[in-house]
Amino acid sequence: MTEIKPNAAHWGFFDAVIDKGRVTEVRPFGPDPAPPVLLRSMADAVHAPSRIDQPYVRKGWLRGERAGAPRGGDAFIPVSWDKVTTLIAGEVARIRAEHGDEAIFGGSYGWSSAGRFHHAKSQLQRFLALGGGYTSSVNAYSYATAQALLPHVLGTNEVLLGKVTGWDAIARHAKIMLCFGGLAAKNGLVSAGGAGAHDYIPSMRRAVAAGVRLVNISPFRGDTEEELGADWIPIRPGTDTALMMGVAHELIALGRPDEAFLASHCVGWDKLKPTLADRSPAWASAITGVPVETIRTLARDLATLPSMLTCAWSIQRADYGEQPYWMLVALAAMLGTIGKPGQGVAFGYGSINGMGTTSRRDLPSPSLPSSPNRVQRFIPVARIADLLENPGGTLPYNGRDLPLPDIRMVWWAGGNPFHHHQDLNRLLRAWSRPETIVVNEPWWTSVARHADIVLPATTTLERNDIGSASRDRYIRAMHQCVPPQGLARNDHDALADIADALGYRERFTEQRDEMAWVRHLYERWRVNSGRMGWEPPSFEEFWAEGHVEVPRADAPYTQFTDFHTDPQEHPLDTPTGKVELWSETIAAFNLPDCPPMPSWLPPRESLLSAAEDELHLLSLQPPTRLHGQLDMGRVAAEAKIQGREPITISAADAAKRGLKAGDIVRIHNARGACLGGLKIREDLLEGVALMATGAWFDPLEPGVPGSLCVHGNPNVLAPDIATSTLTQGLSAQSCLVRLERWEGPLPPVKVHVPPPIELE
Ligand SMILES: Nc1nc2c(c(=O)[nH]1)N[C@H]1C(S)=C(S)[C@@H](COP(=O)(O)OP(=O)(O)OC[C@H]3O[C@@H](n4cnc5c(=O)[nH]c(N)nc54)[C@H](O)[C@@H]3O)O[C@H]1N2
Ligand SMILES: Nc1nc2c(c(=O)[nH]1)N[C@H]1C(S)=C(S)[C@@H](COP(=O)(O)OP(=O)(O)OC[C@H]3O[C@@H](n4cnc5c(=O)[nH]c(N)nc54)[C@H](O)[C@@H]3O)O[C@H]1N2
Ligand SMILES: [Mo]
Repeated sequence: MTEIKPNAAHWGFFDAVIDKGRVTEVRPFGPDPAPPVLLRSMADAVHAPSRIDQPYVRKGWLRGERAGAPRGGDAFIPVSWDKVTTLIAGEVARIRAEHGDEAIFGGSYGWSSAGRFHHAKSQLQRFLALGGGYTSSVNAYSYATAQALLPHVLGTNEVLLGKVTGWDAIARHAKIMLCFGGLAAKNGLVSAGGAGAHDYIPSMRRAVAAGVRLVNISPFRGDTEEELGADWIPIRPGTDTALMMGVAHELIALGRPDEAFLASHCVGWDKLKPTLADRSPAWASAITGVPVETIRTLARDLATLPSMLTCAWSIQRADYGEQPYWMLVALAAMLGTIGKPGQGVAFGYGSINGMGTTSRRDLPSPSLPSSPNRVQRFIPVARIADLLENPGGTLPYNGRDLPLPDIRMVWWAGGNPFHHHQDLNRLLRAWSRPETIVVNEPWWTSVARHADIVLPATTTLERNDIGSASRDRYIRAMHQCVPPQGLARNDHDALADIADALGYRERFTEQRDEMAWVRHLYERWRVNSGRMGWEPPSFEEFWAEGHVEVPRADAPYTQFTDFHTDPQEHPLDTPTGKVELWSETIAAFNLPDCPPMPSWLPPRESLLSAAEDELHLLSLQPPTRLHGQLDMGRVAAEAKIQGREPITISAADAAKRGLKAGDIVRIHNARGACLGGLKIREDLLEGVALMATGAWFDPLEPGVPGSLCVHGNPNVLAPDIATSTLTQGLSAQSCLVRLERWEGPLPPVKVHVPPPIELE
């Protein structure tokens, strides 16, 4: 007899069909206007051969090969839950006693899974905080650079990760929308926490139907859906700031800058304006490859039409990624549009489902209460290799020198640094330094393979939870669908037993079991929502119904309207209360790589400095999965070429190298090499290569830095260099490579089955 139960993932709400204890199929959530294709991979994932069936310990670690030992090459030894609990509790206690709480790195960056209670990273951090604390990380890989910069410029990160001006307001008031990096359809498949409504594409379509002209400024035409009929302006990667400056120069020539707004709402125009004098369209054209006339036309359009400006998050994941963001704010300031209905500037409309798409009333989301961390040490998220390589050193960040503690233990739950970090060969070397590395994972992903102690975690389908994405209008009851696979356990339960061994179980569990927690989170949310004027139904009704719908907001939303109307009464949270086109704060930091106003700084790697045979590699968000998640599913598998991750180049570049679609190629630079399967497009700028992230790192010789990744993980190629010493973000997109046909026998992809396992 089949059963159907509600559940959720970052790629959407769904109903699981269960037959004889297995999920056979998942069906999209009824109210979802555009259910994502990724749901097709869900059943594959839960029962995949790459599930971790029980706890394991690295053989070398058991033998005492710890600090300094290479990781990733050893066999794993199966151990019992009792043994692994004792081992970990012993290590935590020893390291805290011998080296202090800061010797444990628990930053554990990663998306984990949907479901607010069983969110692995939150569980781990709560566990570590209650046990004495841990060294942590700040900001997200997604937009680390912007997160550190924008508070200096606009006094807020709301334009990036908060409630941005809605598509409905844009549709009503704007006539043109400049999209740096486009509005890639694939990015709307996901929202953190799971979403009941994929409004991403429908919102754009409605804006276009209402008369908004979209301009896709990107090396790739496919960065806007064909149906949107966007204009395409191909641009060399990493040169957007130069284009913005060329447009600004032309706006000045047209006498368009809104001098009144610049005087009343901004500081620094007097300093920025003179620097734009030699940023002519001809200057910008030589850098960007965009024709002079196109730049002039863009400026004329902006001078006359109500406009919204946006930039994909990817553009700040590049060398000096501060600059395009700051310059885009400057452009909107010059136009005086910040805070005008449906106009202005915001970041990421094309980066994720939910940006400006929902008209959810201002209400909280259910979440796990965190515990204060007593250790004050942290790194900006993408500086993990620096941290491990440089114990006792310092790292400049946002005007401070951060002390780097001596990390003896690393613990990751719900994230995959061997997916998300750049220059994996450097990471692999740095990763050998700690004494002990613990990873909680449902699958044998690359981070689990590079751990000393592996705890098998359940997936969302094996537990009860609440699904909620902050911008979505639905809250999901996630019902357990199947029993835990193998000996997998919920992260919470595994941590509760370790807390028990360390003497703080009750503080960690607060004497609640899973359902008591789920109910507790719901009740907390119900009370908080009630305080804000809307009373959700009782827990029983919610659980039986499978979801709750949160009311819509009544009016289209525009950011900064109060500030626009009265900047004295409603100042920004910057030192001057205004938009800072020049920052005294940043000037005082005196940084060589981040001047105090928007500036053109040529990227360290780009087509501007490339050799004849080099290509600019953009490592994009995958259309077939979420990062490394679902790589084992059918949607990702169907898109691969002989099991390798596709890499797309232009027809001209393929012809130059005598390559054809379907060829297996070796892509390489001084940092590393991987294989890929070739795809060819006419609508991609010559000199550019596109390869998605997320194919699980599969080195030919596991544990040996520099080994060829046979599967196609672009992070063996991407540089691990900070965007600047102000923000210390990642600069993955500034990456040059060469490629040629792979002529040898094709090494098998081995990463989707467990690593070698030996009995003790
Ligand atoms: N070159 C390059 N690199 C990039 C980017 C890029 O553009 N280019 N983009 C960056 C960005 S924006 C991001 S956000 C990061 C993403 O990097 P991550 O968030 O680290 O990637 P995920 O694959 O989502 O990792 C989540 C992990 O949690 C595991 N997991 C899922 N459910 C559970 C659970 O219940 N319990 C436990 N314990 N584990 C669970 C999954 O199996 C998966 O391995 O990558 C970054 N890396
Ligand atoms: N399907 C799917 N969707 C996702 C994710 C996923 O893993 N899978 N991950 C989610 C996450 S965590 C995040 S942070 C967001 C990230 O969202 P983004 O950062 O916006 O996504 P990307 O695909 O990296 O980049 C968007 C587009 O920018 C263009 N681009 C890259 N470099 C340049 C440049 O220098 N100049 C210009 N003009 N264009 C450029 C590329 O052609 C690319 O298609 O995506 C989210 N959405
Ligand atoms: Mo991200």
